[in-house]
Amino acid sequence: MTDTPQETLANLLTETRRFDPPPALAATANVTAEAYEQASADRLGFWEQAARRLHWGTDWEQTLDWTNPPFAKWFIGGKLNVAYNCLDRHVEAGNGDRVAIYWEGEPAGDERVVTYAELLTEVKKAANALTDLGVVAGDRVAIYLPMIPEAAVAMLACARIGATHNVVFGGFSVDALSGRINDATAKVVITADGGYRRGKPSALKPTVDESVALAPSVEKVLVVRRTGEDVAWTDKDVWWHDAVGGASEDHEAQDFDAEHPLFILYTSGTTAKPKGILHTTGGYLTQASYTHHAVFDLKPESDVYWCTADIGWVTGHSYIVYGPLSNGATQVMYEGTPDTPHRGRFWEIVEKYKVTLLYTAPTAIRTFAKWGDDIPAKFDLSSLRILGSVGEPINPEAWIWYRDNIGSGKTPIVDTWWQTETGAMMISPLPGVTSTKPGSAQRPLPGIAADVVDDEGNSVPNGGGGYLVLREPWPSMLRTIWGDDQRFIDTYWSKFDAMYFAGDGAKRDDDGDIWLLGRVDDVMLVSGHNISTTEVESALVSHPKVAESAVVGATDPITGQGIVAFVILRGSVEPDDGLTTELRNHVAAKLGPIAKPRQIMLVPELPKTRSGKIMRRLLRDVAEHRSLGDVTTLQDSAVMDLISQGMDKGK
Ligand code: 6R9
Repeated sequence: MTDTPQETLANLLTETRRFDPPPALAATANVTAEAYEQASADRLGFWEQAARRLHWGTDWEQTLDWTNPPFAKWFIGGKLNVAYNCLDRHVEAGNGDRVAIYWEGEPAGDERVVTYAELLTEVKKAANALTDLGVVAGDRVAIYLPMIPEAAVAMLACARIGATHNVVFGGFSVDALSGRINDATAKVVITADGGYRRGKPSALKPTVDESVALAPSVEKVLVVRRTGEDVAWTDKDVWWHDAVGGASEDHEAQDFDAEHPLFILYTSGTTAKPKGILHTTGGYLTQASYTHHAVFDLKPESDVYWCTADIGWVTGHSYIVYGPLSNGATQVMYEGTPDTPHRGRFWEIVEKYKVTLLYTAPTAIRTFAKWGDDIPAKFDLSSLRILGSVGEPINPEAWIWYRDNIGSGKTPIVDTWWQTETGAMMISPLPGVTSTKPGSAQRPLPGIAADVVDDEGNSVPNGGGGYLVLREPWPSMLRTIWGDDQRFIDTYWSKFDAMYFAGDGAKRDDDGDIWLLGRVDDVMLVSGHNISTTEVESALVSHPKVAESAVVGATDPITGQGIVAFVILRGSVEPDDGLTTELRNHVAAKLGPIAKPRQIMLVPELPKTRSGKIMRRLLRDVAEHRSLGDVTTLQDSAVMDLISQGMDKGK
């Protein structure tokens, strides 16, 4: 990590647009402004009340134990079952016939409708099957599945029997999968023969076979038949339809301690060994459930919710599985990509299921903007009432595009900042309360103590920039890095005394609202000024010809670092000779001459991680004419060849 001083993080972009909550939404909102007051008067009391939204078999004796920081314990002595909270209690309350999942496969016409009662039965059977395979509470189970209902069933079955799941994204390779299985010493792997990707079956089982050969802890592999393609078979393999299909439908959920490990999820980081982020039971479910209820204003009887993330990421864990299901939501789950079989697939799905709440990522929004406004315009999107964003800072112009083209110019947008490590949303507008600002996540949610501090850990005044930190423990915080307490302390708790360091740069505007400015490793130092990549990218995206951009600081003999911008144009735009000059001048006009890019490269694609985040590190390698660093987390490695070729030409 670069040790760039942040106190002078320049505050360049100004944004004056404001959007008040629609009055009808504000009038019936699940959470009102009072929640902020309650939480600031009594933070622990506030979280106790949020925890009361769940069913506890045994009440807790103490809300928080913070006597051994940074190792927190929440709801000490309390016991609950996560699967019971997500399923049984809704069925017992008479809502068994409510649809839990409208599943839409990638091949058009491949669909399933799963009610809460049906999902419960499947989870009970899978829980029995896992028990029959020798899995007991505390064991780790790796899950490597496509986006099919069995992925949620597998996670909930683990939770039901107290096994700790470790979901690995279905696109990862043997190295990544075997590394994660070994780090977690998983006893069982749950996988499928394959999934569908861009219209074709894509095998998963061969990667599992190779990984299991490198992972001595694995005793059994449970295989879902999804594509029906031939697979090699070993003596550890068991078909899901045999083991789960033949299992008993009776299973009584046993309660587990609030601090029982629920899951491990690996974050890829940049180059270092992946970190196994450990989440536990009671605090995690409390915050995942409460934030989903508050930020999406979920009305389980009438809303249809859709989160487009993959279950292999934390967003899929907290906002496809645990948050929505604990709240009794009806949701869409989609297996495929946004452009299969055509670029209107997302909007076709919104129209078909009358989706009311949509949660997606800036990378997707910018791609849709690039494809053109005419595509969503062909569909009826009038059912939508709240739009969410997560994963990266959303550029103000992408935010406006989202609101205008997807939200009919009237839906609130909730820009939710959080991390794998935080487990659940931390900073976000509340849709019935907040007057929103395009590009800002704005305010810590009730019960969350987020702050922006300078190098010494002092809060910056309004108008200042620095590091995002969390000053108080929160229920869904990571408890440690699996097997490495010291790395947990070093990574998150050593930069500042008694504060969690998130690794993101941020600024506070004149109203005190928070703007996320990207990872601090990406901050540029130009002629002695710290400039955030996010602000320069947002200035570029505010030009009508630009769909997306990525900005890096490349070593410069005169200025220390020079700004190099990689730009993707909107679909219909033909570049002319003057365009790059026009864009450089546009940035200078928006942000000031200090932020004017030294060089602009027009590129067809940008390097992204598999969860859609721009990998600026690789672009920095290109801009400084170095050979590329680790590309294993890259979604599409051909992208880098295209960009490097263009860079050489533009030298
Ligand atoms: C949920 C998730 C975490 C990092 C985080 C930050 C970036 C996520 C954001 C955002 C600005 C938002 N990030 N949401 N930046 N605004 N609304 O993405 O978790 O994959 O662990 O990534 O993503 O940089 O530190 P994870």
